[in-house]
Amino acid sequence: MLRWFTAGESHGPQLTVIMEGVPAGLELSSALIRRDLARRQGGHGRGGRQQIETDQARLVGGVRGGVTLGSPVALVLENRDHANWTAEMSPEKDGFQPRPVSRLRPGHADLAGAIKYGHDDVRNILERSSARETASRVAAGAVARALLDRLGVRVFSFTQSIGAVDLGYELLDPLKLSEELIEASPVRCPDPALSDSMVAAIDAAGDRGDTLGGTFRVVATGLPIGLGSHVHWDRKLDARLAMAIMSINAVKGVEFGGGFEGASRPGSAFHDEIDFQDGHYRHLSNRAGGLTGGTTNGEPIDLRVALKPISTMKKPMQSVDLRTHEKVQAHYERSDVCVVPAAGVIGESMVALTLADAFLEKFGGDSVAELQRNLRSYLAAIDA
Ligand code: EPS
Repeated sequence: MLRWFTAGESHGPQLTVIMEGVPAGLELSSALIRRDLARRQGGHGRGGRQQIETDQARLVGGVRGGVTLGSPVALVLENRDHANWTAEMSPEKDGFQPRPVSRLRPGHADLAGAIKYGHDDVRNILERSSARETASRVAAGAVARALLDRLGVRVFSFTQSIGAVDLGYELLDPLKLSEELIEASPVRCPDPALSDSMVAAIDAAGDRGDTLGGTFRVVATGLPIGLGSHVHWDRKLDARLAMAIMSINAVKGVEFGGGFEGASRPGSAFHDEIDFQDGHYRHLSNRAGGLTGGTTNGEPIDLRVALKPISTMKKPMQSVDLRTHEKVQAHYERSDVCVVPAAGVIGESMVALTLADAFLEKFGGDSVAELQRNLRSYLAAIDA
């Protein structure tokens, strides 16, 4: 229902986003999108690139006078750093002066991409596989989030662990967390003492020329029962969310609710008991993470994501040269030490885009007003 594409290289002229299926009547502005873009650029452990960029989405299609028209929404984000790469990243043959990269980075897309696409310059792979692309997703996610906001849905995230420093409580109630505390932390961790330990761990890793991964949680509230479906594998919402999350650079795992820890429990200590209060169904716990049978069950969606450490390292690992096959140290230009805080914002965006699609699938509507009417009528029908 909501289709979207991104294009653009990390040091190319710009990133481009096209979104098809955004209903008419949604208020949008570049200032609104900027909020999430700025959150993605932040976080302790980010590299030099974020000092160069001030990501800003320019609305170039589908919006008139600050309101969507129902036609495809088009956004462009300038890569300020392109000014330093014009000869190397020239889209035109004229003025093109490449300095080929052939020292493969372990853990990056370099090797597999170069072999698959037949390139002998790894820059042809790393430019697109760079997490710079996620700025486009956050811009698209901000549009989806604006739509979800009109439907009473809130999506937020927080850092649960960085390296070995972990909040530690697997099933803490995310609804009790303060968003102010999360956003005030330099690592987007709601516990101030642990936040300090995470910052120290990132600094220590940086001093060693190393990098750190971690885990983050994404939570969505205000969801009706019935988004997604149990009837076919590719309509299951948990499967669609898992795909969206797994597509984020450096993600190596995703779990819903009790997830892997739940595998060691007996059924009686896992499943969420059902209750009926004030005319609504509810569950007495949320180990299912808000999804049963591939469908929202009325509880918040709660998922946790594992991010591997960044693969571009100041102290490079042993590798091979793509052209000569000689043993070499991996390529290094500059990089981040840790991107877990930023990845949480990207996770929110991917969840928001997936949920907006699921709402449009279930409730349809060419305008926001029509979508809202359809949702209200469904809620009135299912509430006792
Ligand atoms: C990123 C931009 C990149 C990297 C980082 C994320 O900029 P540059 O390559 O110019 O330093 O900082 O890329 C990666 C994590 C990666 O694996 O490629 C960004 O805007 O998020």
